[in-house]
Order: sequence, then C-alpha cells, then structure tokens
Amino acid sequence: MARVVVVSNRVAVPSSDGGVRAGGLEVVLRSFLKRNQGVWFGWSGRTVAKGEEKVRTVEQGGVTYITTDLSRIDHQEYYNGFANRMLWPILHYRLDLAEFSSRDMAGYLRVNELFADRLKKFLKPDDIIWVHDYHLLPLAKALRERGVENKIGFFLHIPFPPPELLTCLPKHERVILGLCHYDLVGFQTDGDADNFAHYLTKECLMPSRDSRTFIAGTRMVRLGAFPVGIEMTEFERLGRRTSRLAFAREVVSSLADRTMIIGVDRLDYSKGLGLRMRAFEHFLSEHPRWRGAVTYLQITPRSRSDIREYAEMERRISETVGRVNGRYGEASWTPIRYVNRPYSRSVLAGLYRSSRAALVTPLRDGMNLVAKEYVAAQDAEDPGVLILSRFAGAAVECQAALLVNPYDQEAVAAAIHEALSMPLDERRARHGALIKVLSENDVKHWGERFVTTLTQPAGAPSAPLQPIDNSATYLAAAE
Ligand code: ADQ
Repeated sequence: MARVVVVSNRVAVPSSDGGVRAGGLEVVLRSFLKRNQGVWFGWSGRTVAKGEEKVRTVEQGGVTYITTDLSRIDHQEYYNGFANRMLWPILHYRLDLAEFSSRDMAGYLRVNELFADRLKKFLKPDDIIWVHDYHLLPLAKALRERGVENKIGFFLHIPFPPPELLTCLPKHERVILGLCHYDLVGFQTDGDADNFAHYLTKECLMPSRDSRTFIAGTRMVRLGAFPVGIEMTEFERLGRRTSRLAFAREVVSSLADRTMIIGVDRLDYSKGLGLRMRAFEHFLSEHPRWRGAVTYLQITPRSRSDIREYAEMERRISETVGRVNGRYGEASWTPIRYVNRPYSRSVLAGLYRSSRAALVTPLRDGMNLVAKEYVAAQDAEDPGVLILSRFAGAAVECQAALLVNPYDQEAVAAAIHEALSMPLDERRARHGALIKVLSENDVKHWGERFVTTLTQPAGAPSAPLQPIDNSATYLAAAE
C-alpha cells in the first residue's frame, strides 16, 4: 500500500498539554491518520521574520508530521487576506463580506508555491498526495510545474457556490482552474460537485467525458461527492460514559430541572449565531410557558479574531445575548448561557446527551460535524431532537432532523417548540433513522472511499485527450 501524504494549511501535531482546538478539518484528518499512518504536511502555526522560517519533522504514533513556519507577511496575505477575507466569504455565498486585494492573491499563490517547494523534497515516487481545503486550491498546479506526477487528490471541506457567485472573484480562473491539475476533486455534496461541473462547462467551456470527468488539456480530472462522517461508535461511547461524569452532571444540576438546548460552533458568521439567538428570543416571546423552563447553552470558541469582520461579529453576538438575557432573564434564570471556550470531545459528548435539542443553524456549511456528533451521543431510549439548517451539507443525510431555513426566525422558533414538545416515539423514530444513515457513512469509510477512488484508474477516455478551443485559451489565461 502506497504512503498517503496529507497536506492541509494547519497541521495538528499532538501536543504534550493535550490542548483542544475547535475545527472540523483537524478532527477528521486526525482520525484518518490514526488509521492510515502516513505523513501530514502543512503550516506549523508559527509566524516568524522573513528568512527565519524553519521546517521541522516529528514522528509520533506512526505518523510523520512535517511543518513549516510562515513569515508574517506570507501569513497575512495568504491566510488572513486571500484565504479568509476573500475565498471563505465567497465560497460561503457571502459576496457582501468579500474583500479583494491583488496583493493578497499574489501572496496566496506565492505561499502555495512555497508549500510545493518544501513538500517536494519529502516526496517518494509512489506517494499518494491528498490536499485539503480552500487554502491550497492551486497546490497541484505548483507541484506539477515542479515535475511531480504522483496521484494528487483534493477535498474541499466547505461549500462550492454556483458559477454566478464564483465568477465575482476577480481573476477567478487563476485560482479555481488550478483544481484541474488534480486527479480527483472531492466535495461534501453532489450539489457542490454540480456547481464546479457547471463552472467548468459553462464558464470555461471545458470538454467532458461525462458529468463528473473533465478533459483539461492533456489531463483528466474527476469530480465526486464524499460527505464527511464522524467516528460514530466513539461518540456513542463517549456520550454514554461522560454524561455520568462530574462536569456534565454539574452542568445538569445547575439547570435545576430545566430543559437544555445546545449549540456548539466556532465563532464564525457562516454559523448564523446572531439569527439563531434572535429566533430563540422569538420563541420565548411566542411561547411564554417556556420562560424560566428552558436554558439555551451556546458554546462558541473564538476563531480568526485578528480579522476585522470576526471582531465585529463577536461584539454584535455578545450584545444580542445581553439583550435577550436582560429582557427575559430572572435573578434565578439566565435564558442564554454563552461561553467562548473550547471543551474536550468527551465533555461535549456529555453535554450533547444532556440536551433535549440541538440548534445547528448555519447560513451555509460544507457539512457540519456538530449535527452528526449530537445525534451519535444521544441515548437511543430517550433521544434529543436535532434542529438543522437546510443549508448545511449534513442536511442531505439528516432528512429525519427538523430541517429549517435559518433566515426564517418564525420557522426556527416553531421548530424549537416542536422539538421541546415532541412525543417520545417520534423522537425515537427520527433518531433511529438518523443513526442508520450516519452509521453507513462513518469517517472511516470517507477516507477509504476517497483514497480508493483516487488510486483507481479513470478508465480510457472515450475521446482523445485534446484540448479544444476555449478550454485551451482558458488554461493559458490561468498560467
Ligand atoms: P468547521 O467549520 O470547523 O469545519 P464543524 O463541521 O461543525 O465546523 O466542525 C467543528 C468541530 O469542532 C466539531 O468536531 C466540534 O465538535 C468541534 N468544536 C466545535 N466547538 C467546539 C468547542 N467549543 N470545543 C471543542 N470542540 C469544538 C469545516 C467546515 C464544515 C465541515 C468540516 C469537516 O466548515 O462544514 O463539516 O470542516 O469537513
């Protein structure tokens, strides 16, 4: 079996302090590498003065971690700038928040080249390279230009919007068309894969062999949907064990027999936190009998705080929490408990299991692992109810959840009421249906399916691999 070299912006080298960081990508890659011992390459998380960047290699538990530092300017332009102020909002359908800068785009392309230079030194001819997420869209192109002919796959953890939105990105072809240098490009849902296929067909007039195989010059690129799963049995076990542990018990006893609703999200505008809190406020206003009887716990570790939009959002959400608590709270009851810190997976599992409902209402989300973790951690005899945004990738599998439009506060408030009043047999039926679907797509299957598809031959092309007019022009423009 060939070695798998995983590449992502950030590498989570296991730390001696056992610190927790909230982030879906790290969770799934850690679990993939636990089973498929290989190499994990990416940024160390350290920024240093230009010229002082170091590359380090650490072996642990059969995995080789190779990390590189970034200079402060590279980090600013590539990560804070182009990746997080341009690509993240556009790919989450938020044109209003996207800020384009040619300088940041140049920094983004430069860091991808730098990653390619540093990674190439460690590659063996039969390595399978698996690149992750929007920070590294052009990495395969940079590697190919350095003569790397290995199988290279790419997986996008976040949504991929339709071409009408994508083409608002100035010089989009320089970044997006770089994806055609991969052998396989994976998305969370078929809808995301369709959007990329439409971009290649309509915008780039690229020839295709079928709806999922495109002919890009002399290369062939395949697309596919590979919805990310979670470690189902592990979360089930954690939920069973930890709801009995001291911390979860302490939280439950502090509720004084009130029902708990939970929300767990990184602090990000894509998660729809402000609208969610206003929907909860609407619920309290419409259903006075629940006042004093339900507590909504929102666990939200800060992320990307040095980006202006994030700092502003943090302030607005704190204001909303203050307003709702001031308006409806009592000396003996706080409607919304809002905490900005990460917790271990076992504590989260215990809290999920102790909550009658989960509010997972992102405005747009690639998948959303919290939705799946909540379901897995429930007690099958007395399960809680998942309220899930129809705009999360997880909604495709989680049809048995209460699906809502997160922009519709009345509908979300009504779903909260429905969840809290739902009879036990309906809760069990919905939970059973969710567990069945999610167990069929455990994270283990996800990694295996992707790597197996990547290593399969694409089959002989039915048409010769010749670029035709427009695609050739486009690929040249993308140089
Ligand atoms: P994220 O946007 O980070 O992931 P999500 O899928 O919900 O979002 O994953 C968050 C992870 O962090 C979960 O495993 C959760 O348990 C953990 N987490 C959240 N809050 C935490 C806290 N307070 N303490 C500790 N852990 C916490 C990106 C995409 C998603 C996609 C994933 C995986 O944006 O759409 O599902 O990658 O592909």
